[in-house]
Amino acid sequence: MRPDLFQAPDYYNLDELLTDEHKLVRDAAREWVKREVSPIIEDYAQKAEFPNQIIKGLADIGAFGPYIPEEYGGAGLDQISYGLIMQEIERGDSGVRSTASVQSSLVMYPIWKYGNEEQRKKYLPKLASGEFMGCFGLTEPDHGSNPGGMITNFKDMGDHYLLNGAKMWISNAPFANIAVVWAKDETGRIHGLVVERGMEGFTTPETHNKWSLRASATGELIFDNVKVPKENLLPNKSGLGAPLGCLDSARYGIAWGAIGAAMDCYDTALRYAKERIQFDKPIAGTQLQQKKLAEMITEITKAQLLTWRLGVLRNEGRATSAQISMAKRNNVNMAIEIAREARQILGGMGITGEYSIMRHMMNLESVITYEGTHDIHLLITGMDITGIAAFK
Ligand code: TGC
Ligand code: FAD
Repeated sequence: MRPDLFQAPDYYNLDELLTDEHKLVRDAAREWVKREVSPIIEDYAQKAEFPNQIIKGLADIGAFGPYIPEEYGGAGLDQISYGLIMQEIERGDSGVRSTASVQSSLVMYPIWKYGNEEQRKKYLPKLASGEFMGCFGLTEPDHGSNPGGMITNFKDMGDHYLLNGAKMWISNAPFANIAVVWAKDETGRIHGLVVERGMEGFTTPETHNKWSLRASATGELIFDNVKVPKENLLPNKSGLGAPLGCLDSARYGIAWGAIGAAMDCYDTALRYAKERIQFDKPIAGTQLQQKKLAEMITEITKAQLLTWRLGVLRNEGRATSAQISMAKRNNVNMAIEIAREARQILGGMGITGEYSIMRHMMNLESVITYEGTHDIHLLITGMDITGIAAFK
């Protein structure tokens, strides 16, 4: 892969909306991605391996629990800093951002929000430092968009719970030390349980042959009469709203992350178009390629503004789930469209691993599906504005 020459587009001077702390956090993440991710990521994606050696660096830039209070090992940052870290990581690779999203919003967040003090103290500092990695089990083979239909369940056996069922498409599963698993009790109510690697009957087979998110490890979670200690149940929230609350936080991070992938594709295509000569002039001087590039920067700028405003609302505790859905849907779609156009600007070179664009494009096929598909987020907006749920 070529040297990382990334220069971040900021067409509307949005840097002026950021605090010094935001810029410091963002620039540290940007530099780290340039130094530690860009030089190796293509190779790991080609090999379909997660680069374990970057875990410590992710922890050091605050990517594990950016907004979790410092007393639990988190970085204690605001929502815009959290978003900017996700943007920079996904500029490098969506799979690396996935690992950070899952750790922060799908594992640390529920332990912080729905766990008790002993659980927070036991798990959060280790997750923040990367000593422990976590995964989040919601999706099942027969329940993806409709997680409320899940069949994974646990029975109260007096001194422990007995957990049975299976989860599928679980990011980080193959190497996670712990899993936050969503399962129904005997009354059908959904609860979160912390399942630890090594518990008898708990296995995590890896999912192979992915054409997307190849540098992220994906697997299943299988529970065959797993005895889960009672103290591993997250006591402070139950019902489908509990896992969906975690998704709000992760989807918000993805809305920022997708901008990172789009910026990288745009920046690469712009540089290439200015250098690539055909018919005795740079292809950047042709109207067709300018149309592509001009539309890209327009869409990136709109997405940046949408997401910045959402961050302000999140900081004030006013962002709704439906507003988050709109940003996740818009920005991921924006990024995938830009990746496809950017790929064309590079012609044949665009399909090679010399450039990041094809990897981003393939990664974004997962990003547009996980954390709620493109369709589901549209239906969430539809429900919000009409008051009528069209899912069922
Ligand atoms: P519905 O009846 O609408 O709601 C059930 C309860 O949940 C509450 N709720 C929410 N709470 C917090 N945040 C949200 N976003 C919420 N959305 C709904 C709701 O108020 C209700 O509460 P209560 O107290 O009245 O019971 O539920 P439904 O069954 O009709 O489903 C609604 C729907 C389709 C929107 C929801 O199921 C959904 O979002 N489906 C998509 C599933 C999904 O996103 N799965 C993601 C799995 S994790 C993942 O993909 C990780 S990828 C990680 C990575 O690598 O980055
Ligand atoms: P389905 O729900 O079967 O949907 C198939 C199609 O039908 C989609 O186009 C969908 O939009 C459409 N559809 C569904 N319902 C409706 C409706 N009511 N109206 C109109 N259209 C509809 N899950 C986790 O729990 N944890 C993870 O860490 C995790 N990581 C993932 C990593 C990867 C790489 C991938 C690909 C997925 C991951 N997922 C994870 C699962 C992901 O959240 C689901 O794939 C996603 O929610 C969609 O579920 P599904 O694949 O079963 O598709």
